[in-house]
Amino acid sequence: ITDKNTKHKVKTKEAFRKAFIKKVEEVSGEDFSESTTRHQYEALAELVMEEITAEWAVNNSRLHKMEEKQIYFFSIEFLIGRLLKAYVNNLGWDTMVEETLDELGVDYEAIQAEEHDPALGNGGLGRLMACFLDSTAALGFPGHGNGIRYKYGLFEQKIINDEQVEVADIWLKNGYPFEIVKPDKAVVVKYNGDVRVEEVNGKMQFIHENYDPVLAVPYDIPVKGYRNNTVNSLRLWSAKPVEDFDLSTFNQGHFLKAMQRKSEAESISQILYPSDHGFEGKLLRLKQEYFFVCAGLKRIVRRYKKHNHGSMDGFPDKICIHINDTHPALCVPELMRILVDEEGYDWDVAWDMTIKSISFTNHTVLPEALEKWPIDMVQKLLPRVYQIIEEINRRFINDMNWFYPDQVDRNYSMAILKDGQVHMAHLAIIGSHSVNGVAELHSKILREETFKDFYAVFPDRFTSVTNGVTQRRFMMGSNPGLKTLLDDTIGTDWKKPGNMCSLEALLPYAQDAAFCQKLGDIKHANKERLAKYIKETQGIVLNPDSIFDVQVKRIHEYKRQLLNILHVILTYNQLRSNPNADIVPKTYIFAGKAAPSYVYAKEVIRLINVVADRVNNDPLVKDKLKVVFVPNFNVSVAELIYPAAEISEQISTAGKEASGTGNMKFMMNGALTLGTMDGANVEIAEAVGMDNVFTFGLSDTEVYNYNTHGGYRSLEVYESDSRLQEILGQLISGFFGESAGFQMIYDSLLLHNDTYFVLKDFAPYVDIQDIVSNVYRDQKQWQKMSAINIAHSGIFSSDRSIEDYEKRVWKVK
Ligand code: 26Q
Repeated sequence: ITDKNTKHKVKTKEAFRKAFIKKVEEVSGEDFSESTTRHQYEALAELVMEEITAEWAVNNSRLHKMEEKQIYFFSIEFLIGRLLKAYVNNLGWDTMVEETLDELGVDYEAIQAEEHDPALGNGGLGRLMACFLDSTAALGFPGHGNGIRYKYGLFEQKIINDEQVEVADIWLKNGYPFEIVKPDKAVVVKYNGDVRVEEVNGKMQFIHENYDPVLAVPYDIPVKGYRNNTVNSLRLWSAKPVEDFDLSTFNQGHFLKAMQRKSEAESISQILYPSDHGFEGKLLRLKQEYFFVCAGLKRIVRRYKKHNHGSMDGFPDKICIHINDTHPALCVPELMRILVDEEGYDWDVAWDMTIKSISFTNHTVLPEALEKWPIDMVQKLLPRVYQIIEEINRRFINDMNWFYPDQVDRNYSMAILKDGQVHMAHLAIIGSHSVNGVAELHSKILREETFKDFYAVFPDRFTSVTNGVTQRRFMMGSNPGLKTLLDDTIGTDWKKPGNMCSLEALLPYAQDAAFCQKLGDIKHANKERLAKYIKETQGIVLNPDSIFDVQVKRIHEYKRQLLNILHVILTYNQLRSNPNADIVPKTYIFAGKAAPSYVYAKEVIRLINVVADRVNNDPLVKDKLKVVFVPNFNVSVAELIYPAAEISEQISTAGKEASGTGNMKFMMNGALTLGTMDGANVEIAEAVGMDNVFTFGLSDTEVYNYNTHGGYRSLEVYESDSRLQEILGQLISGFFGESAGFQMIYDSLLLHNDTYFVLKDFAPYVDIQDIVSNVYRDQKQWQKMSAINIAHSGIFSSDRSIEDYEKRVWKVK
């Protein structure tokens, strides 16, 4: 926004006011007084983009010179959430915009709600990338995202007759103002075909021919740093046919065939796979993986060479390719292909460069989620890439047998190619210089169990970086009351990027009654804000004086939403037999999506909703117990929920949750963790002390021992606990309505020996819930614990994660 009078780039309210009115009139073609919220949204988005793109251009020309080392995050998901408010805040425009719109009588909240929340990810892994982009830019590092511009994001979840129903997410239907398409930077990605070998000047040349070309077109979204002049990029690739109509086919009258080619090409970026559990070897998914890997590397290499006199020699010193789980692991053979086939490097030199350039983060230890592609599928779809994988594998096994001749079995078990499959995690570990887990416990499990043989061979490659989340979205942005209270109490230094640990200055105030009172008031107001949303969207009335006990995350057996709802049923049974029981009123809030193919998880959703119907409509229960399932959990809904939560349910079977990041978002908003010693919960407990968290249940070692040596019998637990007998009986007796039997859940617990130890952890869970209620009766004590949690939440900022990656993995400086 330029003030014409001074000719300086100044941001005055007056200049903004004029610019906004003018822009609204431009986009609407009407007088400002006639404008709709949509027009206002479009106008504000354009003003923001104009400002950011000016900075972006300056930034890009600096970055293109390649003086600094650059990080590229390759990820099949980027769950960025709404951007308008984040841009406004990062520009430092927030007060100006809020005040001006207020004076104009324009509803800023309504404007924000016009933005369709881009859901280009399933959950934790995709959201982590968005937090990392925010922190990388905030800290002023050059770091960019590389992924896929899905036409359809994660499905919208509706609850109909208590069940999850999936609706297509057409997020682009009204256009998207924050992307810039760059057709001149499109590249060709080649699938299928044959590889012909030719000898040229004594050197073998591998020529890929008869392939099916697909055009990858980049759409760039600016990533604006918090109040600095860094603007990085998130590049998302969209698939197009190379020519809109294959003219020769078309001319021969094969119109349908031409159209079919077009839609085959476009299908690659059509839809985000809505699953974060079992691996499915779908061809389209493999095409997606190669698509953004190939296109992304091509552009990076082209840009690098352009500014380095056509040479790739210094590439690993200037470029970090960071692969987010194994989905982009084809970066390893693809970079080798570029270096060997196109740039003419010897294999050994190229291999050294590849390993130096690539680093890998693992996000799961669930064996069913590890990617293994059928060899013949990879071979057919990516013939040259497959040859390279074969050669990487051959040399690896050779080396291993040379160094460890007495360990042939172990050597073979580490192969990339075995049992007719390409093991992507093995490819990622063998082809990168750094392998990390996302929390201390998770990294330990990687070293000692999941990848223990690799750890024995490459101990130096393994490291750990605990996840983090951006406080700028999940605290400063979504909990303005808390932000102001912190500013007023300890000053504003804590908001500087990388400085969140200075929140520890809050510790003395945990003893301060007046501060704690204010903290409680802010929480109450946030609870009312959420209650209002739920009333408006679901018609359910909540009691803001009850405890808000919240479990929001993907629905998974290992995350054990089932344990939570079984405890709710117990409370309900207790209230039915004693309606006047002196219990602390509680509201249980659930939200989360199940993979459409995950039948069991969908049954859990149905159970929660069926229980909610029953409990919420039973006059006996009055205000003491409420259960809500909030449909369509996404980033925007999350921003309303975390600030309103008092209990953060983090109750996964120990050893299964790699880190969790919701746990951190709750903590920085002052909720107390009720959790197992799993993932980053362990570090939360360490940070705040055992007195300021509620932990329960089996340890990861106990779970491990049961799983390896046996000794757990769920039936025994059931037979010795009358509460469980009553509850599980209700699941199959028709207690929750005739049509609503839950045989599948019942069987999993009793017939199939309860894989996730729900029954085993039930009694300790009930006990800790009782302790929580008792502590809550002492509001002073509760607010004190809440303050201590906030004070220690600084290490869970993604700024800290990025600084750790910088020091341990990328070494940018
Ligand atoms: C793999 C193959 C085929 C189809 C789908 C997938 C797939 C897709 C997504 C597998 C896993 C995911 C997502 C995993 C995920 O979100 N993991 C979470 O990552 C977070 C960030 O590190 C952690 O905090 C969570 O603990 C972890 O569950």
